[in-house]
Parts: sequence; C-alpha cells; structure tokens
Amino acid sequence: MRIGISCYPTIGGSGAVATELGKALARRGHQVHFIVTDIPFRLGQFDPNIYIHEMDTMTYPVLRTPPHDFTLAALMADIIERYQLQILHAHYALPFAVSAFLAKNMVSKDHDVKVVTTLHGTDVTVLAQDKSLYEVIKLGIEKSDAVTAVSNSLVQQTKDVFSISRDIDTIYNFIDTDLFQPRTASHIRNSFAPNDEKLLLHVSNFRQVKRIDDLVRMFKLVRNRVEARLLLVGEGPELNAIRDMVQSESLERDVFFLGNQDDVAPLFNAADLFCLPSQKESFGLVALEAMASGVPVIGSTAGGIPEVVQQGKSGFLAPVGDIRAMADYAVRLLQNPAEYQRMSAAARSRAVEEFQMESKVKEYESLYRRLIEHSHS
Ligand code: GMT
Repeated sequence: MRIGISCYPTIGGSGAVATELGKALARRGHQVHFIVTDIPFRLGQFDPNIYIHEMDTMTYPVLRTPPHDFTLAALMADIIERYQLQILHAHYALPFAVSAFLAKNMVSKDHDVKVVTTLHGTDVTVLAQDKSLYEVIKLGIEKSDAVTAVSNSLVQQTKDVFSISRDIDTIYNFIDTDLFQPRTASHIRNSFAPNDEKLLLHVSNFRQVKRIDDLVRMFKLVRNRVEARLLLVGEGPELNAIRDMVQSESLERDVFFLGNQDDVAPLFNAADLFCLPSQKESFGLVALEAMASGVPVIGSTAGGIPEVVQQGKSGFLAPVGDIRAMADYAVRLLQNPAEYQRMSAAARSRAVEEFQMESKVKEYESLYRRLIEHSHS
C-alpha cells in the first residue's frame, strides 16, 4: 500500500506512535510518506520505503500568522497525486484530519485516497472545550473515512463531547518490547541514588494536565517515610513553576530536572516506580514504556490509564488529586520487595501480551485494506 502519515514530529507519545507505525509499515513492505513540519524524532535509520516530505511555511506581510494548515493541505494534495497515495493517516483531528479533508477535496476525483484519523486525546479532551475550535475538530472527525482512538475511554469521550454516533474503533497504542525491557542501569542509579535510595520517575511535556505539582507533593510524603529521589524528565509550560515549588518545599537535594532526553529507555531501567498523576490522559504511552521495562506505575485513574495499568496488578491507581493514596501505594510497594517483584513481572507480561507492536500494526493494516477494498467494491 502507499500510505501518507501526518503527525506532530516533536517529542511526545502521538509522534512516537505515528513514527513507529510508519517504520513498521515500511518494514512490512509498504511505501510510507511522512508529511510533516520536521523530521520525526524517532525515525532512526534510513529505510528505502520511507519518504519524508517537510512542509515549508510561507510568510506574507498581510498574513498575521503563517497559513500552516492550508500549506499542509496543499502539500498533502501534492503528495497524494504525485505518489498515488491510497491512505492518508492523520494523527490528531486538529489540524491533521482537517488539512487531510481539504487535501482530499483539492485532488481530482480519480485519486480515491482514504483518510484515517487517529485521536490521541487533547484535541478532544481539551481543545474541543473551546467554542472557537469545537466545530472544526468535529468536522475533521466526521469527514474522515475511518476514525480510531487510542483507548475505549477516548472513544466514549469523543462520542459524548461531539454527540456523534459514527464508528470509532479502539486501536491501543503499542510498544517495542525489545527496546523497552528490564535491564540494570547501574551507572544512572550510581549518579542519582548512590546510597541505594529508591528512584521515582516522571516523563512528560510539563503541561498542566500532568499535575506535576501533585507529584511533587506526593513525593514529599513518600520521602518522609522512605529514602527516595525523584527524576523529572521533559520540558514544558509548567517547568519553572515546578522548579520554584521544589525549592519552596526544600526538595532541591532530592529532585532532579533532566530536561528533554532522546533516549529514555535507560531512565526507565534505573527507576523503581513510574508516576503519572494526570488530570487527563487518553492512554499514557509513558506508563506502557515503564511497564515494558518492568517498572510498576503509580498514577491516577484519569481517562485511559486504567485500560493500560491494571489496578493492583501492574501498578496502583487513585482518583485524580488523591496524593495521599498515591503516596501510600508507593511506600507499600517500596517497602515490600515480594509484592514489588510480582508487580514488576506482571507489568512486563502485560506489556508483552497486550500491547505488542506487531499486533497493533496489523490492526491498522487491516483497517487500511478494508477501506481500500470497500472503495473498489
Ligand atoms: O500527553 C501529552 O501531552 C502528549 C500527547 C501527544 O501528543 O503525544 O499525548 C497524547 O497521546 C499519547 C499517544 O497516543 C497518549 O499516550 C497520551 O495519553 C495523550 N495525552 C493526553 O491525553 C493528555
């Protein structure tokens, strides 16, 4: 098949999933065209089946902001025609599904390209709350030939938010369980936990929805009972506020800010627990990365997290904001090696059995095939 993929290429779960999907499809012999603003961050090695089409944005004095989404639509239309794309896969309704809808309408009717949209979360759960964007996001979803979401929770929220009854299939996110697997990372542990302190880890883009302030408060409760340290990986709008908070709580000695990291797998290997106390989380790919690495998750029950982390088996979840419960769970696990080992093994097994890359890629592949065959029947 000839497949176009459009996604946010920068660090983040949706970009990682879209890029890994494109790479896996290329390995399976499909021709994959990334239509993007920058080279996707996890692209890695050259593959002759992968083409990158980077968008140039034009500027013009009368236009107060560059017309990104129209330029993207025009580039998509060009690539559809030039390479006879059969599938255009948009990762996020806004802007990608909307630009794909425009592109489909720009090309001649001889090009029967099918638009697949995968919903990753915040365009539905955050941006659609804004009246100025609601209808355009809904249009992107309604006009796609097929829509998938990364959890059942997100399917339901999308139907509720937009009052739509169209089919939306759940295709869960997936993980490369060779890349993320249990290993020792003594060099990292020696740097941050030289006296064998317990290491708690969080990785995110430091947006408000991640509730990192809750995490810092929760960590303080844990550290009062167990020798522990907290590694914070990532950057984003809340970073400075969290730095200030760490200082005002006198936690500077025990909390480390590592910034954005390219290669996060070794950090999971160094950690004892992964923490995800989010307000909203459609899936929580980072929780899955932790599980595949054999690291139990302490988190909230927001959105799709309970579909990934099984309560009491691969981690412990508590209602959003219940930092006492999260801290109690963390201490219980850190003080009980037998329960910890059971949970670590169960987390790894769940990642391997339920979220293998191969099986999810095949689900996307058969969705594409159904759409293409349907248009020929
Ligand atoms: O969590 C973020 O803020 C990043 C965002 C993204 O664009 O990568 O993550 C969303 O998509 C991921 C991949 O499907 C999901 O694992 C995350 O749960 C989801 N984030 C939210 O719903 C807040």
